[in-house]
Amino acid sequence: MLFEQSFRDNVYLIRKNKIDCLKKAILVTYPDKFVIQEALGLAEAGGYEVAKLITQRYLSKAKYGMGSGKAEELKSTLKDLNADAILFDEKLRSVQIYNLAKLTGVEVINRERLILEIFNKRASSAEAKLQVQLAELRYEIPRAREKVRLAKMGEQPGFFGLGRYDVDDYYRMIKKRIAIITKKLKRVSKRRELYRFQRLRTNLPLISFAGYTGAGKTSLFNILVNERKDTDKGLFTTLTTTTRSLQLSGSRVLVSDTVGFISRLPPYMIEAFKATLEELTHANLVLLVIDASEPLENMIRKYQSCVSVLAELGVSPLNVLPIFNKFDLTNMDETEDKIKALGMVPQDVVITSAKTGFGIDALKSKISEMVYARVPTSLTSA
Ligand SMILES: Nc1nc2c(ncn2[C@@H]2O[C@H](COP(=O)(O)OP(=O)(O)OP(=O)(O)O)[C@@H](O)[C@H]2O)c(=O)[nH]1
Ligand SMILES: [Mg+2]
Repeated sequence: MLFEQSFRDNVYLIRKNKIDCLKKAILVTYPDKFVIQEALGLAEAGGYEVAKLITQRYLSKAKYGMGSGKAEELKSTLKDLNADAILFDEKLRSVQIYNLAKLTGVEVINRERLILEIFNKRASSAEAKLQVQLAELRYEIPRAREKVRLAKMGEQPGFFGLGRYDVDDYYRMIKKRIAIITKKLKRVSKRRELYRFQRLRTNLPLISFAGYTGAGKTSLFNILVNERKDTDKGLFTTLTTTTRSLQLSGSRVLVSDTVGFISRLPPYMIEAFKATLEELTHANLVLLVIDASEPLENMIRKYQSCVSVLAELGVSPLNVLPIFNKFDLTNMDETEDKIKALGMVPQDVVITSAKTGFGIDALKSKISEMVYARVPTSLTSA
């Protein structure tokens, strides 16, 4: 009981620190424009002000992730800039985090931890909160033993009071909490299943939005179903699935908005959000939203991340309709070139602008055409 309370206190402290003030951080990432852009977006969404950017070709070196010389340099830069955190845009083992925190005296937040912090800030529904807690615990489990052992060698930022624990007790407590949360989430999943069953009985096909964070899923969802869900240029605005019904010419469908994807998303995070993402597995049609205004290189990388997450969720490519959104920021020639570069043909995609309303009618017709060409006739005669 004591352990659990203390664990909760630690998590609370970590959260409180992150929410209340904009922390000044140094961002360490790879020398690649796309990766830098995404890392800056994550830093901003996490509530950090990036005081300096350091790029390194290799971030998996044994002791500090980065080379020892560079780590020393980082230490003095942190002092000069009076920065209070290092954002390390790669996975790090506890021992690497510990070494870097010990050398520099500040907290080290790796990419996974940063994504978890963002999720934490954004989670508003009970389900999203549970999913985030589960992702946090799954992040913690392979590190638990090593972290406690390291903390016993001397407390460093980010290892808050863990030294008091017995290694096995801490590990067991995390396991226990995972079991409790998984059970609660199963209940939520069951409820969704029941809902799905009811939907089948009402014969309504399900259309689900998917795509990289920030592509415009919620903006399009809002237009289609007349909603006012939050949209924002920051990453991961949406964490909970919302479903509404939509009247198409002569027929009704259900439309869901879901959580966005990002590159290098660890599998355990997808696993934790499975209850939310399951909507995609069961959808009759997945609307894969792509930001048409982006440079081709970024678009390809984001598209590939989406395709691999969809594949992991077991979504058939035949059930995916690509949507090139933000057309108001580009033009037809460029968009068609990009469509071809992604290996698609213009007839098989829809071009939209959630801002101007361009292509929304075409989107509705395409949805009707695709859904009703596929759904067994027993479902179409509602
Ligand atoms: N110019 C322009 N901006 C758009 C368009 N669609 C969305 N946006 C903007 O893009 C940003 C992201 O839009 P959202 O709808 O929140 O994106 P999302 O895909 O739901 O993002 P997550 O919930 O984070 O996964 C917001 O600032 C929107 O106003 C569009 O067609 N044109
Ligand atoms: Mg959204």
